[in-house]
Amino acid sequence: MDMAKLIITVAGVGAETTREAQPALPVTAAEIGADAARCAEAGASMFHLHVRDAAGDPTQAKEVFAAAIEEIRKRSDIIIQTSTGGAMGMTADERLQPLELSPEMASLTTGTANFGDDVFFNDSALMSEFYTRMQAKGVRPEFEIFEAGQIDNALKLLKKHGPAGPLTHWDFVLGVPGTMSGEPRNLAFLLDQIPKDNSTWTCTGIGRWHMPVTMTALGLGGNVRLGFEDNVFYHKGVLAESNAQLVARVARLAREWDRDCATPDEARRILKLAPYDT
Ligand code: KMH
Ligand code: ZN
Repeated sequence: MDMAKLIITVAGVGAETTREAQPALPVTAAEIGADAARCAEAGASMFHLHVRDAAGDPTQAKEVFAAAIEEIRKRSDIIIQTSTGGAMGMTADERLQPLELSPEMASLTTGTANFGDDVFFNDSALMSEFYTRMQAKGVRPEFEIFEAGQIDNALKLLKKHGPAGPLTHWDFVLGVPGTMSGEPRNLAFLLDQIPKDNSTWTCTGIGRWHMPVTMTALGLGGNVRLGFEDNVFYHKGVLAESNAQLVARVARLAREWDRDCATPDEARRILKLAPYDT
């Protein structure tokens, strides 16, 4: 089987992970910039970006995103995908702010989901608003799928509003407590629901599902997301030293199967994004 090059996305910051849980968590703009560059050197081609305020708390403030993007861009041409998920309890207007910066990509969760003891709220009005804003700005959405029905919701958005680019990119987020687990059968089931043409996909296993989901995805020829937003460990009970260390392991495993990592520009070609313009 001739597989396309592997796109590794790093969710390196997140909104919920704390420095107490992972001392190597990048928090400041400069730390995020350096972290993204190290991940790119290790084989990553995309960075799913959350940012933190001066106190280290999650924020969706445009200025804070702009500062982090500037620090990343000083060092790397990695694809930047800003979060519109933000943190639990943020309003839609708060969450939408990074789109004003016209990032190449942005995440979009297409449905409400349990999230541990919380509820990650995404009703149909919010989804339509976020999706059409992305279309208007030429920002490619990544549909973040935590539950099977969210694929149907995404397909409804496509039908109602038309596509948001030449390809539709999906990310299956498996293992958040309260949603679908990372069992291989779940990934196979979800994959079966997305259109066979003009779709690209990645997936991530949360916590202990990191490696099982990764290995299933590599076997299926898919792409992988990883990083401290999703998992802070390298081995059971052993913290990862850095996001780049997690990237390097997956890059090494892929190469063992004769699958190289896509550079950011190769990933842009695979995803049919515009080439990087310095
Ligand atoms: N922080 C979670 C509540 C996203 O980035 O689009 C949602 C999240 C999804 O992280
Ligand atoms: Zn996120």
